[in-house]
Amino acid sequence: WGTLGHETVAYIAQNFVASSTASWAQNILGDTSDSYLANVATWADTFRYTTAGKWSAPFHFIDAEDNPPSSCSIDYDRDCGAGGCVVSAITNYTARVQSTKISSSEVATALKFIVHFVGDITQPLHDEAYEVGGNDVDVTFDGTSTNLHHIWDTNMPEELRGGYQLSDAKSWAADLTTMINTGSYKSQKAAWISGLDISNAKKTSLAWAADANAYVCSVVMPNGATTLESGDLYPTYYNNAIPTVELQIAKAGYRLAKWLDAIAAKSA
Ligand code: DCM
Ligand code: DCM
Ligand code: DCM
Ligand code: ZN
Ligand code: ZN
Repeated sequence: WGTLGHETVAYIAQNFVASSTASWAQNILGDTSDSYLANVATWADTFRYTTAGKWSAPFHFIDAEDNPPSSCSIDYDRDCGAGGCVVSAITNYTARVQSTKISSSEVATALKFIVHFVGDITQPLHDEAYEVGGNDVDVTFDGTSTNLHHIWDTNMPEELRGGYQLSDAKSWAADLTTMINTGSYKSQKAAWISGLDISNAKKTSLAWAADANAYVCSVVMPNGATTLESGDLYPTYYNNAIPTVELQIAKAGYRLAKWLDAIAAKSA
């Protein structure tokens, strides 16, 4: 996801965490503002483009070597590269944020990575190897030449909400929070966190990756990718895809809240 998506995930999580979890996270991050998670949600994207942070680039995705649209699947041994992947990263940083043997700045880094990667893992194309997660599928969106990955990360969320300021994320998060509490997500939210277990972060995050990867076959490219390279994907493709974009952002925020609640409860 781009800036808008990650900050929205963070604000949704802030809306659902226990107040003791909020204090735990604010203490680690040294930020008692009302945007303490949103303020660090895109740090991992900035870091991976620095020379010092290049090693973390593979942590943003898992390259499923499946065969969409006929067959979607995730296999850890097949798909998590030698340099790591989003599943190994969530597993590692979930352990590190609880460690008493590392510095407070390293604990803060672990928390910032978790806030970001629990977001990225719900973007279907972050759980897909085909054409480098869709980066090599050239598309036109609302008159702009871009690629399939980028419209899922950024163009479609921004088309929906109209901007990518913190205030845009806060208002999208408020709307999705209402949908989770009383709207169309109310009956689904328990399934989103089913099996959630911080002591088996690998199993839990693999299930999250498989859940998102399935949308590559059903929603992202149900008729293959070739058909997406001609014509403008706005509005027809967008109208079909945007409910899945919203669902996946809402899911990530709700899961992040429960994940942090479980970690903070154990660290108390
Ligand atoms: N991005 C960033 N800093 C940069 C370059 C990009 O924060 N120097 C953000 C904006 C993009 C997002 O990264 O929307 C894309 O990240 P990914 O492609 O890992 O999802
Ligand atoms: N960005 C974004 N959506 C855009 C333009 C930029 O998410 N339409 C992100 C990418 C950068 C950050 O916002 O990480 C700042 O972008 P800029 O330097 O273009 O202001
Ligand atoms: N990406 C991905 N799968 C890959 C490679 C990259 O999901 N195999 C993501 C990470 C960024 C975006 O695509 O969100 C662009 O990556 P980069 O800036 O590394 O080209
Ligand atoms: Zn991306
Ligand atoms: Zn990322």
